[in-house]
Amino acid sequence: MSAFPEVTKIRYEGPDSDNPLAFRWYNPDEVVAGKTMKDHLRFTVVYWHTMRGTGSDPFGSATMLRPWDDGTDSVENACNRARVAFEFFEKLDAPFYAFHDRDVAPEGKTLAESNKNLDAVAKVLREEQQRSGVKLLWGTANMFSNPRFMHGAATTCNVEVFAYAAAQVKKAMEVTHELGGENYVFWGGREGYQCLYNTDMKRELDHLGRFFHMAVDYAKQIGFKGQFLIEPKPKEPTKHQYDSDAAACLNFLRTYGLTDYFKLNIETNHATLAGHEMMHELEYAGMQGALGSIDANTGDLLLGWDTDQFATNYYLTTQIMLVLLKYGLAPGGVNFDAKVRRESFEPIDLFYAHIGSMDAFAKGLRVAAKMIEDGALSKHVSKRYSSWDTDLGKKIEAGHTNFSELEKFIMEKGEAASNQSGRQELLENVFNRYLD
Ligand code: XUL
Ligand code: CO
Repeated sequence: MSAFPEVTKIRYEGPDSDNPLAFRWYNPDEVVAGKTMKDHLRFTVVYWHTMRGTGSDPFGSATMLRPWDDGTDSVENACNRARVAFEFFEKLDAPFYAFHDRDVAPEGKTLAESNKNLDAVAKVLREEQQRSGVKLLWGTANMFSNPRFMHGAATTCNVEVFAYAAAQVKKAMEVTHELGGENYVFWGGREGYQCLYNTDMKRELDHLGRFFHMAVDYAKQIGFKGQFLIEPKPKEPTKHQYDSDAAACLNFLRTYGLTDYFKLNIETNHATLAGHEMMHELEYAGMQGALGSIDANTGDLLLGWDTDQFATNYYLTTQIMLVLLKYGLAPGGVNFDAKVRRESFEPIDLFYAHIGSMDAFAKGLRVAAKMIEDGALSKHVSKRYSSWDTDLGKKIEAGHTNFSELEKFIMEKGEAASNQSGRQELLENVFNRYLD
């Protein structure tokens, strides 16, 4: 029986379409900048918000009572929900999905029971993947909801909770591997601290380094070739999350000798909570060869927490696509770590939300590709740095000079050459022109 009987497969109808259940910009097989839109964007639906989001908030209970959900925590209900999920992915024409272990299967009374539940649901996921062709972008372990993780998982003060976390990640990696997951994500749920009075930060970070090395070793042991990703976020749930931004994550990876094994999964709303633009975080990771994947969402300027909204702003999606086109994304994807608002409680709202954001990214891709093709920004950037293409610039960049020589050079000239305008406003106008 269909969970979404009123929806047929979402198709591209072009910019003039006013059909809310059609794409206006996302045309999966159309080639843009040498690749199909489908291959550029690698759209991914998250299981946690889309299939498990209830709309509850600190002030009120669930608003999204799904007709296919029997309201129990049974494995049978979880298996049924998994089939509904694939109907959604297929009708949306999303090529990938992503999950946490505890989203897809209920947690049992013991780890053994939880693993058994996960195996039962993974069997359905495998069948559904084979039937539909939808693939797993990444798996991860939820090590933040259960109260045992109140002090963290790999950074807990309780060694047995660390052992539990290791066992849970081991299983989540096995399941991700069995399902052909192309990446495995670590978001540091409660890896951070609230108060330094009771915290040994150095010891906690050393433990996190050990934990990741064990994950790398285990991946080799089972032959898992997927990309490991860390997802930066500065705060929430803890006041200081250790993986606060791309710079902090890369510093951590370098300190613990992990740069060869990990890249970053950059999320818009996490970037803004860290006081950065998404474009900054992407560029910072990309220039260091560490841009792995993105969690596509947006925050709200007036709310200082992780609102996980669907991104519909063309400026944002174009900025993101400019950087993704520069560095590439596979085996990562554009993963909608986003949820519909509590008031948008009907199943059809899940379609509207995803269609709108897929279209916004597709439009961003088209605009960014054209801007790159025309050198709309890059020709200004090259011109701005052209003084570095002189003999002097080349010598400095190659490390073939020193302070004394540079002093001599400027002493002889008396003053540096005059500056050129940065032309920011002009470039903002150029950006607008491409969005017309
Ligand atoms: C939390 C968050 C997570 C990760 C996966 O803010 O973004 O959903 O993406 O654990
Ligand atoms: Co995320």
